[in-house]
This record gives sequence, structure tokens and C-alpha cells, in this order.
Amino acid sequence: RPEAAKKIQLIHAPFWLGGGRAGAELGPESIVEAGMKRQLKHMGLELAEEIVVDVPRLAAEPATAGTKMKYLAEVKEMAGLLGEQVHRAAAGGRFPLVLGGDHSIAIGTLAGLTGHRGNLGLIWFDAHGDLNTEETTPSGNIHGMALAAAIGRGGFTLADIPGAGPFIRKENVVIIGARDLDPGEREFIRAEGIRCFTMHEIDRMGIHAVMEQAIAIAGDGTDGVHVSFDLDVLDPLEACGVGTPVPGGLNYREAHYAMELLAESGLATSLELVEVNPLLDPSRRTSRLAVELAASLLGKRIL
Ligand code: EXY
Ligand code: MN
Ligand code: MN
Ligand code: MN
Repeated sequence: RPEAAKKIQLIHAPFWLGGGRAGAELGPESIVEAGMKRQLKHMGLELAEEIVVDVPRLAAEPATAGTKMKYLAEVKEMAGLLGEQVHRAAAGGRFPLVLGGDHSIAIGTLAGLTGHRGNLGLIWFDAHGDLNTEETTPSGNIHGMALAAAIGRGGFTLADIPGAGPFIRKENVVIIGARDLDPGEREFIRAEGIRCFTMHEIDRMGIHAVMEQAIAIAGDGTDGVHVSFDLDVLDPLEACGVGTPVPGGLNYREAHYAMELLAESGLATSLELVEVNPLLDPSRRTSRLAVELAASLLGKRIL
């Protein structure tokens, strides 16, 4: 098991073009403003100099270039730049803590992580499946295709990003908190047996049992686990500042307990916090929650 996080590498990925809704590019800054660096220092963690990836910020119109995938060129550029920084951080023994930005940034994060450590487990906290392809997407937004890209499903995958390593193995992928799946995603999850703990399973089993299974699945034979945390996994009453809110999500303690169990497992080797859109939450409560959840994953305890 990788030793506890030595040094934290904060990486800003101020990108919104994968989610088609401006404001996600303000996520990283709002999370830092909400106290991320203060919190981590207060826990005694050492922080490397933070990195801000120079991602494409604006495009005249959804540059589709003959594909249904919106802003594909910009997503590829972002993923290459972000992947480089994540790989460098992991190779340098630092814990990559990536701040989004819409969920398409996960394509960059995972390109970097797999480029460094091939055999990775993946825990995907999300109201959505993010398993659409160009054929099944209802929106053309690539943030809804990010997990598909990570496991090699569809026409646009990790393989299209320079420096990326092998796809994440389906057997080591766990989705937690899903409650808004498209037909194409449902079909795929059932056909491929993707481990998906929807809100129904969480109500039935409880978050403890779900996390015990999730940790076993993501940790089975892998040499590290990436936690991809989409803030829209939380109930919008807890976290309204997200681009695609869906009622009936995790409550505050379920989310913290999941992070606390992951911290106890010592399994997590990287984290990304995505879909925070401060334009949708003037109270900045969602940004503050992102800070707190990172702290719980990195070992903050109540007692
Ligand atoms: N499933 C819908 C789509 O593919 O367009 C909505 C996806 C929302 C994706 C957010 C990041 O989780
Ligand atoms: Mn997502
Ligand atoms: Mn390497
Ligand atoms: Mn989502």
C-alpha cells in the first residue's frame, strides 16, 4: 500500500468547456478561497507550489469539427496539459489534488496517473454515470463521457491523450451515488457488470457497507486508487453550486464518512474535486464542502 500522502500537489484545472456551462472555470479559485491551503497546512500536511494549468478557456462556439462531442479539440488540449502535470506530481512522490473544472478534466488526470502507475483503481462519486459515448450522449458534453474515456469505451478515450497509460480496468471501477443514468449508460452498466452503487443501494445497504465493497473492488490487485469526486453526488440541498444538480443525493455525513473510511484504508493515491460552479452558489458553501471533504480523505478526524 502506498505510504500516507507525503506532499500535496494542488493542481488547478479551470476548465468549463466539457460541461457546456460557464462558471466551472472559477471552481479551483473558489475552492482555494474557501480555505483549501489553510486547511491542509492546519493538518500539518506539506504543500508543494500549486500549479495552474493553462487550459483553453474560451471558444467561439462548440467547435465540433464534424463530431457530436462539443469542444473536443479543447478537451484534448486540456487533457494533455493536465496529464503532464499530474504525471510529474505522481512521479515526484507528491499526492495529486486536482481542482476542477467540469468532470471532463478527469480524462487529463487519469491520462497522467495511468502514464505513471499503470494498474490503478478508480472510485467515481457522481450523481451521473459519465459513461456516454458520441453515439449515446444526449448533450454532446464531454463531462458526461469522461468515465467511458477512462475505461476505453467509445471513440474518444485515454488513448487519444499523449502520455496516457493503459485504460482503467472495469473490474476496478466503482461508481457511487448514481441517480440519473441515460438509457445507453444503463444498458452498458448492466451488460458489462460495472460496479455501480446507486442511491437505491446506498439506502438499502448503508454507506458503510457500500464503502467496504467499493474499497475492496478498487483496491483488488491495484497499486493505487484515484478518487474522482463530482460534487453533484451530494444532495443539492448540501451542495447547490454544481452544473447538473439532481435531487436525492448523499447527505453531508455520508460524504464525510465515505472519505473517512477511504482515509483509514490508506488506499487513495490521488483526488480530484470537480463540477464546483461558484456562479450557482453565492454562499460558497459548495466550495467549502470541497475543502472539508478533501481534509477528511487526507486524514482529518473528529476525535
Ligand atoms: N448524462 C448526461 C449527459 O451525458 O449529458 C448528463 C451528464 C452530467 C455529467 C456530470 C459531470 O457529471
Ligand atoms: Mn461527473
Ligand atoms: Mn513516470
Ligand atoms: Mn455528475
